[in-house]
Amino acid sequence: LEHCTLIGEDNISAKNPWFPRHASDLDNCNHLMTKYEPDLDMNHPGFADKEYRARPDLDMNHPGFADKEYRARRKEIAEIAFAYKYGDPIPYIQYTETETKTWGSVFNTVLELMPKHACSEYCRVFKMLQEEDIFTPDRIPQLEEMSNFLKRHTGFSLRPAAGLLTARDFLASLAFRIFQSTQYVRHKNTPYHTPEPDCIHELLGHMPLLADPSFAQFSQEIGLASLGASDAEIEKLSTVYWFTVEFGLCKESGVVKAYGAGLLSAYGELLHALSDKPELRPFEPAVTAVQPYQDQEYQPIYFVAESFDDMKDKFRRWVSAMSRPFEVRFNPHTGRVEVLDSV
Ligand code: TIH
Ligand code: FE2
Repeated sequence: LEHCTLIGEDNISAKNPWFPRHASDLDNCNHLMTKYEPDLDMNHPGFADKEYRARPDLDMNHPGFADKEYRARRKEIAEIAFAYKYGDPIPYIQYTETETKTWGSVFNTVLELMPKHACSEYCRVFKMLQEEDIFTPDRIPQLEEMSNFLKRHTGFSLRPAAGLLTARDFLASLAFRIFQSTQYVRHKNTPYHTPEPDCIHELLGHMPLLADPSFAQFSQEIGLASLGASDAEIEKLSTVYWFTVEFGLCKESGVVKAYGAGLLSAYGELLHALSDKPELRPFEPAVTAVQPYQDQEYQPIYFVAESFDDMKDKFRRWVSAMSRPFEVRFNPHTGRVEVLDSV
């Protein structure tokens, strides 16, 4: 880095593309992937509600079959995310009894499986969250209190997201130790596995490890690697993210444990992942990054890391071979990402 020169922010070019340089720029990085909008996706569990379907007076093809109440609730919570600006406190959500019940069911399954199947870092933070009364079965934690908890442990914080974001926008926020989190709750008919992120997944799946220093560092490094990357590289980085942060397994004294958030928030898939059904392969970034995946059903393949340190080492070596004609570094004093000319 000694021979590098800082590139300014005013002359945006192919060599110096636009990407967020400060957390406030994330106000422009909240583009949604549209495929999971329950309004648009017929396969979404909230789209058709059984109680409506059972009513003979309604036309089967009429949109009235859909769970209007759920869709209205999603819209209400999405508006909060769309209106959110950097620096705002995260708005409080008054969760309904139904939503809280869904949280409680998932929470209790995690409690039951965690001692045997979750990695030790997850268990350690989970306990702290219980001691602080942030994690209890009868109340959904607010994003604001969770954000404050993370800030105290790793400097991570949260901002509300309206749904599944594009990989580029989502990964960019990690560069600033910001996690864009959904705030709505999954449909009550599918408590133990849902194909899209919801706040139960974010809270139970992601938050414990974002409060772990080593894992927080790994998350930020994925984010930094994504800034100004090509579309093909974003695809690879989000695939690595998928098979690590979302669905990763790791070894602990020879025993395979789960650390991926999509496993820890979904009872059904956690048991599946640790059964003899799926194929387990060693985590190897160059291989993992090109493994096709889907998000509708349980994964048929998982990647196993030797340890967080080993995973970070391998990831760093792989990333350093990426083609960006510049380097980036996060300056913690200013909260800005600095871009360095490296050619
Ligand atoms: N399948 C997870 C769950 O049910 O909690 C949610 C998701 C994780 C990753 C993508 S969707
Ligand atoms: Fe997730």
